[in-house]
Amino acid sequence: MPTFASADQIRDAFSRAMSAMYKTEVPQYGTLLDLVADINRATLEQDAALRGELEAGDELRRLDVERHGAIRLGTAQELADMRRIFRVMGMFPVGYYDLSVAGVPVHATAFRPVSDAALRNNPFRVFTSLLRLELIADAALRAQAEAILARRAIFTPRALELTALAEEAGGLTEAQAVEFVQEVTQTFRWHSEATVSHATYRQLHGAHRLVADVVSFKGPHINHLTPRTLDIDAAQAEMPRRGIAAKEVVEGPPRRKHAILLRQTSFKALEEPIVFAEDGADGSHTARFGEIEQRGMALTRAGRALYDQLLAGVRSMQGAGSASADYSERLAAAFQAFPDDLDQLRERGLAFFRWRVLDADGLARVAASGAAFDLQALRAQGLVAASPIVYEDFLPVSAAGIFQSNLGGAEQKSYAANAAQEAFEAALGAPVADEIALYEQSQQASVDAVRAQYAAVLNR
Ligand code: OOG
Ligand code: NI
Repeated sequence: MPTFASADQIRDAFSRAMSAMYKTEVPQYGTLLDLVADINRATLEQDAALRGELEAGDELRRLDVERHGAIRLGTAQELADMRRIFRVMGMFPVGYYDLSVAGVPVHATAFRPVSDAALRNNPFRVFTSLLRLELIADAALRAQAEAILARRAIFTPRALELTALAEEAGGLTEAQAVEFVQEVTQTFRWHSEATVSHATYRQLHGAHRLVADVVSFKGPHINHLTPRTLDIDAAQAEMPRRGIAAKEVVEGPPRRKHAILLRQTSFKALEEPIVFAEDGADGSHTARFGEIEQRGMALTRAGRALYDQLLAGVRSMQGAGSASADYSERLAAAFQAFPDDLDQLRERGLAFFRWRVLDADGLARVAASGAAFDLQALRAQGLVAASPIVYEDFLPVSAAGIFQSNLGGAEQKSYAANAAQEAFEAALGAPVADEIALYEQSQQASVDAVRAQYAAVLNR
C-alpha cells in the first residue's frame, strides 16, 4: 500500500499556493495580509478573554492560514469537475446561495472542509458561483456565450488525470499531491488576454458585468482571497491609512461583545488592462478585489431567522440602503433585540456551542455518585464548559453587497428568477450539505463525548 498525502495536507498546500500566487498578482492583497496580521496580534495582546476562548477551542492555530477565496464558473461540466477536484482536498459543497434576488445572475455553494478536525487544520473555503445563462434575455447572445464557454477547458489535462487517479486509488502520494496542487492552481490564474473580441466583450458586459467576467477569459481567475481578522472595525479604519480604499460599510451584523455569523469589508475591484485576443484591441476589466472578514458564532435556525428578520428590517427602511450615512447606527439599534450574552444565546437556543470537560476528576466523582447525566448541572458546578462554534459559511445578503460594490454604482439589474437549488445540484452532480445540520452534528458530537466520559466511570 502506498502512503497517501492526507486531504488536509493537500488543502493546506493548495491554500498556501493560492495565497502566494494572488500576492504576486494583486500586491494589495499582501498589504491586507500584513494589516490583518498586525491587528490580530494587537487584539490578542489586548483581549485576554478572547485569546483564552480561542485557545480553549484550539482555534488559534488556524488563524494565520485562514482565508476564503471566490471563483465564478461558466458551465455545469466545470462545476462538476470542480467538485471532484475539491473533494481530493477534503472540500465539499455546503449551502446554496441564490444571488439572482440581488440582481446578480449566479447561484453558488461554498466548498469547504466539514469535519471538526479538518476545520481546525485549515478551514480553506472557496465560494463558487455558477453563471445562470438562462437569465440572459437576448437569445442570440446567450447562444454565443454558451458556444464560447463550450470551447474552453479550464483545467489542465494533468489536473484531471491526477483527480481520476486519486478517485481510483483512494488518494495521491506526496509527489503526486505536489504536482496536483501546482496543476490545479493554474486554473485560477489571471489572464490578461480576453479570448473574445472587444465587440463581444462589450455585448456580454452589457448583459451583465459578471457575464463578461465569466465568459471572456480562459479560466475562472480567483477574484479575491480573504484573510480572517479578529477586529474588523480596526481593519476597516486601518485600510485607508495603508492606502487602500475600503468599501463604505461593513456587511453583516453590527459589532457586538460576542460576534455572530460573519462581518465583511472589501476594497474595490482593480481596473486592469487587458488585450482582446481576437482583434488585438486594448481594454480594461475590473474583477479582482480584496476582502477581510471577521467570523463569529454559528446560529441555530431560530437564531438565523432572527438575524435575517432584523437585517431585513433595517435594509427595507425608506431610502435606507446599506450605503446611507446612519446605516451602522440603525443596524446597531435593530440588533438590540439580539441577545449578546453567551448564557442567553445558549439557553434560548439561538447559537451553537461545543461542550468540553474542564475537570475530569470532578466529573468522575459526580458520575460515581450515581447522579443522572445533567449537562446544565455539570456546567453550574464548573466541571464542563461550552464555547461558541465558529460560523464557517457565508451570508447571501452580504455576498450580494460584496458583488454589488464591485459592479460600479449605476449597475443594478433585477431578475424575475428565483432559487434553483435543484438545477444547481444537477449541474454539481451532488446535493449540497445543509450547513445548519453540520453545526447541529458538531454540537451533538461534543455533548456525546462528554456523556461518554461520564458513562465510562460507571463502567470501570
Ligand atoms: C463572490 C462574492 C461572495 C463573500 O465573501 O460573500 C463572497 C464573488 O464576488 O464572486 O466571496
Ligand atoms: Ni468573499
